[in-house]
Amino acid sequence: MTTFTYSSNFPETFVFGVAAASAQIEGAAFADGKGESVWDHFARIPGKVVGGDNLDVACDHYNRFDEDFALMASLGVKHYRLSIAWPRIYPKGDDQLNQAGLDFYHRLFASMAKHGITPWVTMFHWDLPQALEEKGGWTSRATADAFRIYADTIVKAFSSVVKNWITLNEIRCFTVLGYGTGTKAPGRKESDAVVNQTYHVALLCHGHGVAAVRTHGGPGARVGLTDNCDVAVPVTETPADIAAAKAWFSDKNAHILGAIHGKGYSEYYLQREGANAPSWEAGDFDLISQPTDFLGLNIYTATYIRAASGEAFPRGYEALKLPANYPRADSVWLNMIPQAIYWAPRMCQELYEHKSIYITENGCGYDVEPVENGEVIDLHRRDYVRNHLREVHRAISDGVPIDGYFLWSFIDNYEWEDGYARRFGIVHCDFKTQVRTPKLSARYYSRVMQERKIL
Ligand code: GBH
Repeated sequence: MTTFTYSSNFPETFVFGVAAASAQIEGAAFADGKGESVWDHFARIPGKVVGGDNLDVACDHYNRFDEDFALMASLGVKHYRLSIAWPRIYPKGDDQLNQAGLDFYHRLFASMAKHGITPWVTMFHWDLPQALEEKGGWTSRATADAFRIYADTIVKAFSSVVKNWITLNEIRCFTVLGYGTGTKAPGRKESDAVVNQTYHVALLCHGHGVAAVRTHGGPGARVGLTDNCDVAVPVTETPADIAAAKAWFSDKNAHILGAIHGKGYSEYYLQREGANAPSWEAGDFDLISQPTDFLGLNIYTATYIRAASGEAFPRGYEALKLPANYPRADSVWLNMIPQAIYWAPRMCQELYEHKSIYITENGCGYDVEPVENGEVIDLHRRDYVRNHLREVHRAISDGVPIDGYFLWSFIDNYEWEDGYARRFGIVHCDFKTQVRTPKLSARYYSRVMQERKIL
């Protein structure tokens, strides 16, 4: 008899979890004093979101969180990454506190505790109070001042129950896609100079978030940023392609990862942006580059890079365009490149000397996932998760300090401009009846979390 001996155990302390975000699942968009967010506003502009879908009800998690945590617990989920909705706490983004908003999250954290689930809390996952947008939003330093008040308040309020804090989710999404291409809220199409300034204001918020945790977090509190860095994968794992990929990674991520780990913007970045480079004030980088406890990375896909020379490639690398028939999920940007989750953490370790990295999101979305005989057979998602976990395991074996993995997402939810049609959950949500059905991928991941190895 042959014994199955493939050994892929994860370290004892490795964190397996699932992730979601306030705006995408809570619904109750105007309940109990919540203010309008930029997404509540944007979703009502005709033509902006597929199907004209809005966030008013979503998964109705606001009213169903206790059942949802019971379901998580039944699947063996012990860590859940969620976000707090800023406009529930400060409906107008000023200093007028909405106590009902804090009360909601107190109830939610109590329910999580009851079900044995540890919270990992993102302070900001894109639901900016619309009132702040109307005063300039991410172009204005006043937004960072408002964020400081908000961050101080939530860290103080929840310091006894929340020990893992993430300042912001994916700076480049709510800045460049919200203010450059305009595909995400608030849908503005501004110049590169304006977009670069929005990065800087977001970095100030990150700094205020770190400071809030240092001041009010209490014993054992930890904090980091979640970034969606541009990921480079060497076409061939040779020293030349690896070096080229690393150079591309460093160039592409200079304005965010470079900035939080340095004492200012790099020469390269400032030169590249020239007159469009952001402006800053004395002391900004003391705030922005405070040491953090971990780095969060949302990894979905990558760009293939190879070494190249000659006039067309002054930086020594070439980024390859993918062929039209390259395998991908239903989101056009979500190309299947599992090595992404190996190389991004490894490059962060090598370039910025990170000692602790969490994959704060990884997952894939599809439009057609029918419930048939009480099941959703999403073998495509099982494969995606397994292929990525194998690369996480390879990274850990090579000494890359990846300490956890959060699957995006626990449940199908509001996929921003793609509305409810694009499903990322391991649990199916019927948006008409609010019935939840764990997919095959949920059963699979449940077993992986339980046995703590790749199955
Ligand atoms: C994450 O972003 C988000 O954090 C999460 O809320 C979301 O639901 C999830 O992933 C799935 O999308 O405009 O063609 O250039 C994912 C990372 C990177 C996806 C930027 C969209 C832009 C594509 N995002 N990307 S494009």
